[in-house]
Amino acid sequence: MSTQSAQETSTFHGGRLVARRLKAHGVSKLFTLSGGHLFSIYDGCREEGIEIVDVRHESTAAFAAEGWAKVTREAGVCALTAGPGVTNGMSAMASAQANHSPMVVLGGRAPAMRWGQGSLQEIDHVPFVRPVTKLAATPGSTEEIPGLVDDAFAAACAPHGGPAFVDFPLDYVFMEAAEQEREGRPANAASSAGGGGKGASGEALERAAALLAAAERPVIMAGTDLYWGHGEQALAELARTLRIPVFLNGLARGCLAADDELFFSRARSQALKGADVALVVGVPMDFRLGFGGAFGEDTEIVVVDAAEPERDHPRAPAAECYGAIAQTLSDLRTGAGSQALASESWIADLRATESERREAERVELEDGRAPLHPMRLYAELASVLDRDAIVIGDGGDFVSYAGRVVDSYQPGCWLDPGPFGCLGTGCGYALAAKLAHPNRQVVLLVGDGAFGFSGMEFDTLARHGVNVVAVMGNNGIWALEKHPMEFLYGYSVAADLRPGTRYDQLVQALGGHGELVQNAADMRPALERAFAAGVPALVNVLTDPTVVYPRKSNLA
Ligand SMILES: Cc1ncc(C[n+]2csc(CCOP(=O)(O)OP(=O)(O)O)c2C)c(N)n1
Ligand SMILES: [Mg+2]
Repeated sequence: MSTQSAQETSTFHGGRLVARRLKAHGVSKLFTLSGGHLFSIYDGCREEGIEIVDVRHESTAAFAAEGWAKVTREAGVCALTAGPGVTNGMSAMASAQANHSPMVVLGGRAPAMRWGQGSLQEIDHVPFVRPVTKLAATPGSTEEIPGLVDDAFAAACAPHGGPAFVDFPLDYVFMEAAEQEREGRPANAASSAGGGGKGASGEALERAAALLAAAERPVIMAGTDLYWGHGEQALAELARTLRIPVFLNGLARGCLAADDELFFSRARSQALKGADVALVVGVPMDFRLGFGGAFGEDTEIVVVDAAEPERDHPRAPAAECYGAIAQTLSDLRTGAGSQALASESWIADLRATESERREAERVELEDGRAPLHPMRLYAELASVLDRDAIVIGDGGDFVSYAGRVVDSYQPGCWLDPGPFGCLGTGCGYALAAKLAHPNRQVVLLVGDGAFGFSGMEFDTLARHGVNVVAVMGNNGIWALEKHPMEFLYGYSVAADLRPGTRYDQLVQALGGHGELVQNAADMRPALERAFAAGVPALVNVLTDPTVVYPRKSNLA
């Protein structure tokens, strides 16, 4: 194959054309599980210097691609073989859609030449992938491949970000074509859904600024799109200048450090109900915000987001500001007068509640029981975590407790499945997080139930030398389902697992380090050994199945 010069166009096989576009978009890792339909893409990646990270289930490949996006704010990429490979990736695509995670899914596809005649693994992915993606398409020739890959990145990264899908007919991806010169700067998350671009303007912005300027009980409730929009600095400046308490959920956690004097979490219901003006930034008013009911009836809601919402707001906002979030927040700060609001007594009230609630947690954090209370487990964990540790939650009640007490200090340090709530995201997210940030602690908090979805991926972690530390809350049940079902029916079915299973021995067998912890006193030394193990580790902690997470509802 000739090298490209200004005059000359070069010819490459379809897989290499794919890989060349991946490289142009800054992609360094391809998450995948092998299938013959993908060989030419692998060959192209090998030629272009893109690392191929192979896993044990396509759902992990796809969750790893989403996880890569979550920890880098750039599109993650996976390649799934034709038919079952793609169907196995569906949950991750739906998760990425709900999380606005930019992700490009490359699919194998039965050959175009024999389409409809019953080739191995033949199925048209596009119609069933389309509802969970921003773009789903198949090139009609080898020549069309590069343009479609570019379209996929552009679609994935444009706000709201999400998954884009392209599948490659076997014949086209093995055949050769001339590579046309591509115009323009490749899309990546940093250039579109990311920091740049125009903020909101006009009447909506003015109205929002005026509402804020007059507020005495202001509050900021920010979520995932704040993170995608690199809005953390603008948010901190706005909050500090105007003196606004901040609450964070989803991927926005860590966008203001947990020890910032304006950061709150335990006082949330009081703050949202009592606010006169609530700035709702980059988060839909979905179940997590009581479909808008988390705010007071008289709270004026100012919505700030990267783009118009995908669903109608469940209650009418007083102002809606759509555009680059960081810019909008900074314009709101100046528009509202760049000076402190009369909010100090409000802040003090919330701080009193916050401190009281934190104090009330102390009993559980110090609980000495065996099997352990999950809160005690997290108290021990907090003592060994670095400030920039990336903590990933995959499980039920075990992760709900973590969501309450694990503090985040930097953006991108807390990864949970998000509103789609899919169990099994953990190993893929952890794989990607540790590959993207090899020098940081990556901790996977995993329920014994959740572990079953992707526990085999400890083989992947061991093979690739990805030293994640997993901490299991092993209560022998699907607690988040068992306790509510018992509450509703007085009994439960399909809610029990085997008590005390030695998942740590399974991890040992797969080439990792495994330990069983039954007492609180053994927790910290076990964690320290796990971090020092030099291989992926699982600390299998027996936790008390009778602990019932205080939950209002888990269905809506
Ligand atoms: C793919 C998938 N299947 C089922 C569920 C329903 N579900 C949510 S939490 C949960 C229990 C998780 O159990 P475990 O991981 O052991 O954590 P625990 O609640 O016991 O702490 C289940 C079954 C889900 N959210 N996702
Ligand atoms: Mg469990």
